[in-house]
Amino acid sequence: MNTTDNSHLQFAREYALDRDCTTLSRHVLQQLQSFAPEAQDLSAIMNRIALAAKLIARRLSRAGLMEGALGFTGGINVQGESVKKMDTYANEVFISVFEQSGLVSRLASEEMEHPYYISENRPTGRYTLLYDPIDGSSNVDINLNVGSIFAIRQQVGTDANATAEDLLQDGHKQLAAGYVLYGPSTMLVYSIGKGVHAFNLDPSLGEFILSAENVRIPDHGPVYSVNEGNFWQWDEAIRDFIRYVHRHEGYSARYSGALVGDIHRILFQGGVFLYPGTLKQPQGKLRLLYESAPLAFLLEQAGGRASTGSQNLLDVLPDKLHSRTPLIIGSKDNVAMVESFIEERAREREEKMVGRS
Ligand code: AHM
Ligand code: MG
Repeated sequence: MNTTDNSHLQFAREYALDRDCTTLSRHVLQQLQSFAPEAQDLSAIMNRIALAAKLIARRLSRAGLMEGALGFTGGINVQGESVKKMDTYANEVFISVFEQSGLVSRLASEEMEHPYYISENRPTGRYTLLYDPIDGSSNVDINLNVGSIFAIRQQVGTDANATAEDLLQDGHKQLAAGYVLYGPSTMLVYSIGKGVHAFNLDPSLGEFILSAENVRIPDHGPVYSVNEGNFWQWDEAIRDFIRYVHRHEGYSARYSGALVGDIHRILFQGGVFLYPGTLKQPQGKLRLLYESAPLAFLLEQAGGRASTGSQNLLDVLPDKLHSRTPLIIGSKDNVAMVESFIEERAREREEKMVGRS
């Protein structure tokens, strides 16, 4: 081939070779513009997460035909929730793919009371992986979309007592975060602080291939996504917001029971997802370190916002590994609108207090 002509480039473009060759690990290295050890580590970690996603996707796609894939284990997790067999399987998959990787020293997940230490990596692994192995697991038995959520943080302490206290830091400390959506196709969406990028699993290649680079969330969108069954459990301010969208044109409700799917829609089409506090659970249901904070990191990178209603979500300091926070996340105008209803009610309360004193 004549090395001075560009015919091979044209050929590659015509047959979409460039696109097909943009795999996840190559993309991470391109993003970091480096082959330094840190870049290689992050690329390798993303590659392992991709392997976990492929294993989980494979089992989900055949779950209805297999023994022991659907239903409950009979156990209750640290959250007090009944554990699904897929929760346990997916949790173990993440541990297995990182064991002997030399990449992370510990993993912490929704399904484990304490972090899992990979003993042989303790002196060398520089990172912690936080994850929710199956998000929305009530959807598994009815063959609807579910997800996995992940975040990578720098290992800071030696944490010999396994208290994980060094993990109790705000969401800005995340080095990378993302989710896997197991839907009609399996998608992986991630950010290492340089925009948000989406990959589709090409089953014929067994690789995640770049499908959308630098995804930007619309500033405003039509969707509001919330479990309205909790209406009378919420604070009046959230009810005000819901009454507002009921009375105004241009809003549509969408709620799948799996956060990852709902957020994915909002990321691409705009809108807001809410899981506010309830009377029974004032901090809501969603866990900060491996559900809300990774998604907040991702959506901020796409130009969106995440809030607890009174605080930027990425500023929240967890007080324990499985801390929960209310979550309002999505397009920045929609999130601001929900916050304005909350501020209005807070102002009213303050005025009443002043009036009384
Ligand atoms: P899970 O990780 O145990 O499945 O819980 C998280 C899920 C979210 O995906 C979803 O948005 C929410 O719980 C649904 O809860 P609810 O049934 O209370 O609306
Ligand atoms: Mg979850």
